[in-house]
Amino acid sequence: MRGFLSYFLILSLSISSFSLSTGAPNGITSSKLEMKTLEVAYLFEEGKGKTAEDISPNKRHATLVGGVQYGPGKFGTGLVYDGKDDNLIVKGYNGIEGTKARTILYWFKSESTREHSWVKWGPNEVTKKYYIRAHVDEDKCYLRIENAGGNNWGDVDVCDGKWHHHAVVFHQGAKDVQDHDLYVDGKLNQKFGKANVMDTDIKTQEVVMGDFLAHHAFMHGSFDEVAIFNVGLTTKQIQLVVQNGLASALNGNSTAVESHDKLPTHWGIIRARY
Ligand SMILES: [Ca+2]
Repeated sequence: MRGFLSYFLILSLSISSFSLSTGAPNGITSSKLEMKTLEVAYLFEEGKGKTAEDISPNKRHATLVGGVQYGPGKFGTGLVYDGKDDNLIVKGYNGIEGTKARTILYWFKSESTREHSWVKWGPNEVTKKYYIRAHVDEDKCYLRIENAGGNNWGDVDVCDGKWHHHAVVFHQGAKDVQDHDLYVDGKLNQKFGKANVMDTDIKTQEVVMGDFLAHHAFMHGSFDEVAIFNVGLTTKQIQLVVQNGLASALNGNSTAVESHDKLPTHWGIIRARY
């Protein structure tokens, strides 16, 4: 508890310094992330137990399975995957359908180079599945989204044993898997792969984070601050998440501009959660 409060206090201070250092409050305000656009989000600050709290209004709490452990995260605690059977299941939630807009983002620190399974849903059928996983090239790996028949991967190695922020963005009006924008550490990647129309199916397979499902490998490494949005986030919004952390970008960013370092605003967030 005490550790968690300190975490938010530190975030509050970092927001203030960020808004002061940019000197562009209008730009920051327009980058605010709306809670209502959040499908699920996990900060993994529980540090124990088998349930990860969803901080979105939907309260889709996730279940830790296979013995996945809490451990050091990018912010506070995160999940540490052994690469054998560890998984997180969002029971009863099957993800985003069809060609609807979406953003999936999280932090990951690799323990090996493999076809890590990060976030997946949908059946293993052409255009129907939605798999975010690692594209391996010798000792490197890249962020990749695929929908059975098409794919799209980037050009920044995320299997180097360091924390990297991943963001997969599909904007409203987009039609093809190649229309996704992939970001690593807030920077847009080059795009590789094969075109294929999007038609994500949400009838059968719930969202999992770690399990390979039909193909590839279990995630092996550390995972933190994962979220699924029902909108395509902007570059600036993704960069805010990278710089300030997800909780701050969701809750504190606009208040940092409007009220600068008024701590009561941020303590209000804490009270809402406990
Ligand atoms: Ca965390």
